[in-house]
Amino acid sequence: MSETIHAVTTGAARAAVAVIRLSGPEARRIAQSLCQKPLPEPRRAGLRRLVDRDGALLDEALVLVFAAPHSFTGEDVVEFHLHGGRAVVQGALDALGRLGSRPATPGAFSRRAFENGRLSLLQAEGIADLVDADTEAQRRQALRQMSGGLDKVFLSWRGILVHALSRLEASIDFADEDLPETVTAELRQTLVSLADEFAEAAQDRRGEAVRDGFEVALIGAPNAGKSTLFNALLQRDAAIVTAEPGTTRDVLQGELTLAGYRVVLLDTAGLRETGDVIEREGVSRARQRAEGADLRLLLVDGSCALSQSAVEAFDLVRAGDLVVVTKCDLGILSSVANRVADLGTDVVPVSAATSSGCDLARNALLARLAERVEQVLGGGELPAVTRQRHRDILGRASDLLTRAANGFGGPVEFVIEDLRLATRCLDGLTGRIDVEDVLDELFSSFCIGK
Ligand SMILES: Nc1nc2c(ncn2[C@@H]2O[C@H](COP(=O)(O)OP(=O)(O)OP(=O)(O)O)[C@@H](O)[C@H]2O)c(=O)[nH]1
Ligand SMILES: [Mg+2]
Repeated sequence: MSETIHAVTTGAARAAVAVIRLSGPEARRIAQSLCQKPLPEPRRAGLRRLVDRDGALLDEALVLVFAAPHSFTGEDVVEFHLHGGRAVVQGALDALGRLGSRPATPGAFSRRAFENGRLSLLQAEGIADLVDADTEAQRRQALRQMSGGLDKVFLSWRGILVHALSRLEASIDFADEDLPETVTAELRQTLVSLADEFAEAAQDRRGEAVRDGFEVALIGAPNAGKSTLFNALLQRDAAIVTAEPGTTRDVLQGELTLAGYRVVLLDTAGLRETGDVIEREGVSRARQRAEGADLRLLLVDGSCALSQSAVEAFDLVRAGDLVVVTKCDLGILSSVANRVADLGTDVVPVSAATSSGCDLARNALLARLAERVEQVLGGGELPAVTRQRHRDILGRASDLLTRAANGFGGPVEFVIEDLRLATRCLDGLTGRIDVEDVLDELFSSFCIGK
C-alpha cells in the first residue's frame, strides 16, 4: 500500500495563502486528527482550526477533501489552504509528519495520478510544461497536451496500426489461404503512409521551439555589428562591443517574447579564418549554433566592401532567413546592396549609431522577426510532438513501419513482428506500457508539490 505524502503545492515564496496537499490512504485520518473535528464533506470547503498534537493552535485553514478515486492523484486527497507565513506552513508540515505522512518527492503527486490511470504520460508532460509556461504559446501548447490533445493523435495512429495487425494475424490463422493481392497492397499502402506521417512528425521541431524557445542566431563576419544589435534587441548591455574584430568568442544567449512566443537570441563570434586558438573555437561554435538555429540573421556591414569572410558567411543562409545590413548611418555601398539582394532573402537595413535610429531599426527588425516566428510556429496544423522523446520514438516507429511495408512478399510473421514493435513504441509514448526509466526522469523534473 502506498504511503501518505504531503507537500506545499504553492511554492516556497512568502504569500498570503499557501496550499498543502495531502494524498494517500491515511490522508483523511491524518487530516481529521489535525482538525480535531469531522472533516467537511468531499468537495465542500470548510473552515477548521488546525491543532498540533499537544493542543497548540497552528492556524485557521480552509479544508477541502477529495475522495478517491475522484481526485488529482486518484487517492484520498485533503487540501489545506493556510495563511502563507513560513512559520505557519512549517508548523503544519511538521505536524503532518508527526501524524505519519511523508514529505513528497518532486513530481510524486503527478506520478501517482499517472499510476492510478488519472493521466497519460503525455498529459503529465503537459502539466509540467504548463507549470513552466511563461509565454502565451507555451501555455496554449501545454494546455492542449494536458487535456489529452496529443493522446488523441497517438491513439488514432495506434488504432490504424492495430487494425492492420489484426488483419495480418487473421491471415496466419487461415494459413492455406493467402491474403488476396488487393488486401496486401492496401495494407502495404497504409503502412507506407503511416511511416511517412511518423517521419514527418519526427522532423517537426515546432513543438520544441515553442517549449524551449525559437532560436535566432546573429551571424556574420567580425565587426559586422552583431553584438551591438544583440544589445539593442535585448535593451541591455549584455555583450562586449569594441572596434576590434574578433571581440566575441563565446555564444551569448538572451531571451525575448515575440508575438507570444519565447525567442532565444544568440550572439556569436565573427566568422573568419584565424590562427588564434580561442577565436577558432568560437568560430566553430558559431557555425554549429547557426546551423542548429531555427532562424539566422546574417549581418553584413553595408559601409565597407565585402571581405572574403563576409562572403563565406553567405553559405550559412537558408531560405526564410533574414539579412541585416548594418551601419547604414555610414551609407550603404551599392556593391554590398547588390550582392546581398542576390541572396534572395528579405533584407533589413539597420543603424545602431544614434539612439533614435537604433529604436527605429530595433522596432522594424523586431516586427520582421515576430512575423517570421509566427510564420514558422503558428502556421499549419498544430504539431503532434512537443519533445525530443516524442520525435525519437516516432522516428523509430517510422523505420519499423517502413521495414514492415518492405517485408510483404516475405514471411508475414516478420511484418507482424515489426508492427507489434511499432505499436509498442507508441505505447511507450503515451505510457500505456512500462517505461520505468522515462517515468523516473520525467517526474523528477517536476517541482515538489506537483
Ligand atoms: N557607425 C556605426 N558603427 C557601428 C554600428 N554598429 C556597430 N558599430 C561599431 O562597429 C564595431 C563592431 O561592433 P560589434 O557589435 O562589436 O561587432 P561584432 O559583429 O559583434 O564583432 P565581433 O564580435 O568581433 O565579431 C564597434 O566599434 C561598433 O561601435 C552602426 O550601426 N553604426
Ligand atoms: Mg561581437
